Amino acid sequence: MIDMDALKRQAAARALEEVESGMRLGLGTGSTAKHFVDLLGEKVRAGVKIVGVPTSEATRAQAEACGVPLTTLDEIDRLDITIDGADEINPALDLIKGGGGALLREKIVASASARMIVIADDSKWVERLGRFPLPIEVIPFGLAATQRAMGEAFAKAGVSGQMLLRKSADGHVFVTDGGHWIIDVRLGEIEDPPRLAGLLSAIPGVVEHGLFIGLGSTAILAGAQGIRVIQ
Ligand code: ABF
Repeated sequence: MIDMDALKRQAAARALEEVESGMRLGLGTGSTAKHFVDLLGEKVRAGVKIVGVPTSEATRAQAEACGVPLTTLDEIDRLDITIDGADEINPALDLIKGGGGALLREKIVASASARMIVIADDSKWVERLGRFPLPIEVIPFGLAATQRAMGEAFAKAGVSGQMLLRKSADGHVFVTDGGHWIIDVRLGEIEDPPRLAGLLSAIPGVVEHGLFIGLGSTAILAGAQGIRVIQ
C-alpha cells in the first residue's frame, strides 16, 4: 500500500532544496504545499532568511504558526519561486488547479514569480488534462448568464460537462477567500487547454479558472519508484 502523504512530503522536501537564503517565495495551498510550508519552517528556524507570500488564508495561518516571515505583493513586486501543488499536470507542465478553492490567489502569486515549482505525488501526472473537474471561480451576480457563456465557451473548445456549484461539507455554498463561488466541470479530455483558457478568461462573470497555462517551470513528482524532476 503506497503512503500518498509520504510521497507528497518527499516532493516537498525535494523542492526545499531549491530554496536559498534571500529568496522571496510564493507559498501554495493544499496538502502537498502544507508539507512544504512545514519543512520551510524548519529551515527558517535553522537560520535561512526567506520571506513568503501565502496563496490562501489557510496557508497564511500555517506559515505564521511555523514562524515563516510573510509579506504581500503590495510590498514586493516579484517573487523568485512559487512552490505549489496541483490537481493535474500534463507534459507541457500545464495544470488544473483549484480543487482546494484557492486558484485565484494561486494564479496571482504564480504569475508574479520567476519560477513555479509544482510538487505532487505522481498520480497527478496525466497525458491530457480534464479528468479532474475544472474549477471556475465566478461572481455570484448573474450566475445563470455566466454559466450560459461558459457553455458556449465549452462548445467552441469542443468539450462539455455538467456544471456543479461547489458546496462545503456543511451543505452551504463554498465561498472563496475572495468572496466568490466555484463551479466545477468534469470535461473529460481537454484537447486544447490554452484555447479553452482564453475563452473562459473572456467571460465577464468568470473571475479566474483553474487552467494554469505556461506558468509551471518545474514539476517534482514523487512515486513508488522515486522522484522525477521534469523541466
Ligand atoms: C492546491 O491544492 C490546488 O490548486 C490544488 O487544487 C490542490 C492540490 O492539493 P493536494 O496537494 O492536497 O493534492 O495546490
